[in-house]
Amino acid sequence: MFKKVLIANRGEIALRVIRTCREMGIQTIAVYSTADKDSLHVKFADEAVCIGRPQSADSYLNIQHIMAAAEITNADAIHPGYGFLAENAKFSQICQEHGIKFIGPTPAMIHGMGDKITAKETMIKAGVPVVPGSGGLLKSVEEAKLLAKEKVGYPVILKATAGGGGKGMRIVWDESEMEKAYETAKMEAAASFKNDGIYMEKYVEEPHHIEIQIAGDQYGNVCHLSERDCSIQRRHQKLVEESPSPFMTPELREKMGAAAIKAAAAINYESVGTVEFLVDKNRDFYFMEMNTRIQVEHCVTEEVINFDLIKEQIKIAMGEKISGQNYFPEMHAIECRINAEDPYNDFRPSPGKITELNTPGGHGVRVDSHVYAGYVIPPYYDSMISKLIAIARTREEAIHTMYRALSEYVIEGVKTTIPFHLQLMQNEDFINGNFTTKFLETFKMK
Ligand code: MV4
Repeated sequence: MFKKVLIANRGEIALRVIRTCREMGIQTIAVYSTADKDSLHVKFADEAVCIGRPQSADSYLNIQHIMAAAEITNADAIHPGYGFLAENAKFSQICQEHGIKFIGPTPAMIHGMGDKITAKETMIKAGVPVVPGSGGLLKSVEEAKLLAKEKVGYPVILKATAGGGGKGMRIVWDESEMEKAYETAKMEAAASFKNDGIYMEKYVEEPHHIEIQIAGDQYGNVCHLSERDCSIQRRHQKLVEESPSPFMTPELREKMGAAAIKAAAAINYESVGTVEFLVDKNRDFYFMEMNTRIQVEHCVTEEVINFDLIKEQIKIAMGEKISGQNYFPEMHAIECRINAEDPYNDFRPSPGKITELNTPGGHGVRVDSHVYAGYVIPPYYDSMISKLIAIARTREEAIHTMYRALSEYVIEGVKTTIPFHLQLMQNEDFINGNFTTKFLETFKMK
């Protein structure tokens, strides 16, 4: 049993973890940068330790500072949230070495999914479908041309093996584009990940991004908790997520759920995690990557299966067994990410002081947010200031609840994505569930 948990994060997810700890009778320790001294996570926690300057590298990414905070406060465990150190194998390792439980996967599990070629090889062995491609690293542009022409077939996509989340990818439509794409993909990979290894896949056109939430314990039990549709993305930033997916069928859920369980079992996964798939128009699906963390959008799953995922994650870390059964959506939930960005101006970040705030409420509404009237959004971190979740029995009702809640939401002083979401909730294609990852490329604000 943990007595004290340190939360190595900030913003809404720090609050989210503190809330569950409170319910479990666990004491909480917040860490904060000097830019976050007035943040709610600092006020809500039982103790708080300043860990450095605003820049993430000096605070939320600084392992030494965080370990020092954990040592002086006598923390039994560290919850990393998402982003920052959540998928840092070295951090998980250092926690282990200090006898502090990392609430998340072991270093080996993080490593096993961190290198994309290794992850794909593991999936093939486990019988999980993957997109056909080069199999391993590309050794030369000549090899890339030959493979694309003779084996994979254009269009193809080049990806960084150390990548993920869309960085350093290049789509190649025909051989004339290969040389330039090969060079830029390699350069970007080297610059972003200090690893210039790239591989090739068949390019799946207009895919749906559907991910399966899973949970595994240290006794080898793995279950799935159904899907989230995250196809509404802009430049690899998710803006809206929902469960169930409007593109899902019971048969597909059965198959993708079983594949996600195989994926997690293949690395003896322990904790909560997410297996991401691309799904094409024929409902063929392919493993993309596995996220070995709690995700921003976990709330939609919580709402449709009525289940606290953070509580489950903490219980697994304490060595408890999971039930072993799968969970299926009984409600419909949609999440809109409210970012301090200007949707009329290319979603440019809009940090600054929130001068006025009215938060929506009422039936079927959940708001996960760390902001308040008078709060100053610092420019150093991501721009998400709130997650607005609408829950109803049907998708149609959830859209209506979301529209009503968005209409109530007043945030003055900074620009937000609320106007974008209001227009999306009235978009015919969105309402009809007629969208893929391409949707926002052509969406225009009125
Ligand atoms: C792809 C793809 C099409 N074919 N792979 C983008 C992020 C990374 N996780 C994988 N990504 C993609 N990989 C093949 N073989 C299209 C994308 C992609 C995408 C995926 C999910 C959500 C949004 C996306 C937007 C553009 C491209």
